[in-house]
Amino acid sequence: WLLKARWGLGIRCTSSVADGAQAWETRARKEAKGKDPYETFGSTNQDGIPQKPVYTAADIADISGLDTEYPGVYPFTRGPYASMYTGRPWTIRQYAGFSTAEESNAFYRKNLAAGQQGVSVAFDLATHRGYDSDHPRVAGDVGMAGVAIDSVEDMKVLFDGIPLDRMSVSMTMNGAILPVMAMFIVAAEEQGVAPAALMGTIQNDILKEFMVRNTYIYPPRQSMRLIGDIFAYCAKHVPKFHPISISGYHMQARGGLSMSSATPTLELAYTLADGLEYLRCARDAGLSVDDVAPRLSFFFAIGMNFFSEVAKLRAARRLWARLVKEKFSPKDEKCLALRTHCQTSGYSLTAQEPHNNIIRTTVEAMAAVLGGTQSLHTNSFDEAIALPTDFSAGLARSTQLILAEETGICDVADPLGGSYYVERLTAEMEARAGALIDEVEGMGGMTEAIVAGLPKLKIEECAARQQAHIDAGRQVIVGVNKYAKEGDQGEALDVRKIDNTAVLRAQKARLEAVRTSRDGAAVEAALAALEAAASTVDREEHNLLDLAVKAARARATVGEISDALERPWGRYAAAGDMATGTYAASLGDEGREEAAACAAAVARFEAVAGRRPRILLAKMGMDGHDRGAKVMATGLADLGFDVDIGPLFMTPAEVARAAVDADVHVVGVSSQAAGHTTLVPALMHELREAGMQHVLVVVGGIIPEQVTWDHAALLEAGVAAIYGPGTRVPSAALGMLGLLMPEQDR
Ligand code: SCD
Repeated sequence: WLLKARWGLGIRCTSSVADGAQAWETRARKEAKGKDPYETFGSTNQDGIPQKPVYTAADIADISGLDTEYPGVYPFTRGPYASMYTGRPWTIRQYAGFSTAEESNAFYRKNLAAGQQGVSVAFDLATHRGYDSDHPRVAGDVGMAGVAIDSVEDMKVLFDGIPLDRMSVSMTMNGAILPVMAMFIVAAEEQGVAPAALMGTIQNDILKEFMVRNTYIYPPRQSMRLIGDIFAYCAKHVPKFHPISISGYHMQARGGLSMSSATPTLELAYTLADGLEYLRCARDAGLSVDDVAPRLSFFFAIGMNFFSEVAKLRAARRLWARLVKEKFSPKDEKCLALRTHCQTSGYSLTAQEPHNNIIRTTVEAMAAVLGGTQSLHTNSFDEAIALPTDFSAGLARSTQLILAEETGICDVADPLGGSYYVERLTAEMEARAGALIDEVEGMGGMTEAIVAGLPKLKIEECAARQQAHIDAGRQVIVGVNKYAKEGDQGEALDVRKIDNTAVLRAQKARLEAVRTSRDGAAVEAALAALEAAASTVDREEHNLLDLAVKAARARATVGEISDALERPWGRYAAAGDMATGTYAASLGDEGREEAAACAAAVARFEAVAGRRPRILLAKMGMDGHDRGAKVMATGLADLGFDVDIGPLFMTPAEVARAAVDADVHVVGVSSQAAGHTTLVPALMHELREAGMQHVLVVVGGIIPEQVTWDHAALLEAGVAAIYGPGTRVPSAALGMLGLLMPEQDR
């Protein structure tokens, strides 16, 4: 008996599986006060997958091949390497970049000395969109959400003292992929490092930019040509480098901090569907699957739904292995092993009680490593407010060091493998994602699905649904929609502030120096060759990256190289479609009362003003994070507002003109990338010039509240209200109506 008890056997003194199930049910029914225990204690997760209150061996009996699954072995569910972290822990790779190349370089070197293992560069939005820092459209964005890079000279400073033949470098670049990759290659060359020795990854995933992140430059089909050329060049000259990081992260986590979006299964499905499209893109560029698949890499978000995130990574590996084997029949098994970077989710961070984010990030980091990631970024706790400080970045790094070195998590490969629940969830997510992939494949692949607008709309629907769940309190966020402290203004935080005007001055000076010291004729010739190649079909002879490397060597700038392709290809503008109805339909009983209060207030406004309240939601500068604006648009429309959404990347003058044209009552500016301090005062000026000073201007997004400079500057400029992360749509709606209506009419 003692032995049995020690091994957990026979505690209930039952003799068979059926007896055990029966005993559980009897007990659970009693705890459910006589009701069906599955209904009483069961639930449905974020993906709509029913969750039983308990899982047993019976739940995995129909999953074939489980007992033959090993790490490092097809279908790689349990990890891409046989030894996993017992052989080598994941890479601690913190994403960072701000201000000038000098400042970012100093930050990287300090962090590498403190235990970080790989560099991960964040570029500013001007660079992302292919503009030089002195371009008039980008004044508010230079150096704000990443480092400003205009030429090889900046790139050399960025990597000064970082040996590029030994340090693996990740660069998050998509739109301006060509100049940035070219400048990285030339900077290394001038550091004495040959392309063949370069290690690391470039994001280069344009498909998801069209779905969510919006830092595209050219139309989808031309953008895919660019990617094919980069694959071909890298396979030949930069073989140790990963020429793409196929990213689901932004589908789930880039809704704007604290703004919800794709569920884990939707993220999983669209990321793998993108991957299949990239393999076809490589084939079109004349490469075989064996040339490219081993160097593909992936990137997922890890949110708070702990077990779903673990299962997502396991399902991703199994599904990818099966899909690639079935569709491309590679010779090398390495083609089938999915390797991934993960980042804890930006959307789970809250501006309220920001120290809670340390706990959220730790839980998410644990899910990432128990899911078997190869590389990880942990968010800093203050990222819902501003760029991380040295202190918060240090805590985020330590979170990983502690997990890797103090917890024993690295001692066993795939420690959750075999869990009845995790295995069932893995199989469920695999099946559901598989069906979503089939839908995209049925449309001719992801490029065609994007052209038809399917994925963007599906993700936005998901975002609106989730926002309604949060607003109605069905999805709990501690300190935001539950246990919120009355009147809490947040702890006083020390946040990083970038002096945008100083960065702009420095960038302009270096650009000037580059332009005056280079051989102008050589630059012209290199750019002309690039422009001509964009229209040619002979891709082998005229590889675009090869030509961009030559242009970068001649000191052509980011803006000039981008323009050379923009001339024949044009700049892409997305359609402003909006999902309607989903928000209202998802509010449920909990939110219906408040929605009715909004409808009544709208009706009162209409009775006085003669029409419904009309709002223009605008994004200014190069900030393409439009999910917050889209969710607000869907929610406000469902609550009775007339909503106009401006195109992305507007100037303040363009917003004022649109406000006049649509004769709106409110302009709602959404800002997630710190450009508001420059752009909002400029908008107020333009509105006054246009005689629209009566229009109410409200600002939403990431507006640091803890520091007086942002809030005070905006309020001083005439902004009527600021809606930070965690704002519920009905509160914003009622707030705006209150501001619009005289007290007696409310
Ligand atoms: C690893 N190795 C092992 C091993 N584990 N060898 C034996 N046994 C084991 N257990 C070997 C590998 O084979 C490899 O060598 C080397 O060690 C490194 O391992 P890796 O698995 O390739 O890890 P790493 O070099 O870190 O690469 C990980 C990825 C890579 C493949 C995932 O693509 C990557 O680092 N991606 C990071 C992307 C990123 O940082 N993105 C930031 C995005 P060989 O190479 O010789 O085989 C930020 C972003 O977008 C934020 C949001 C926004 O801006 O909008």
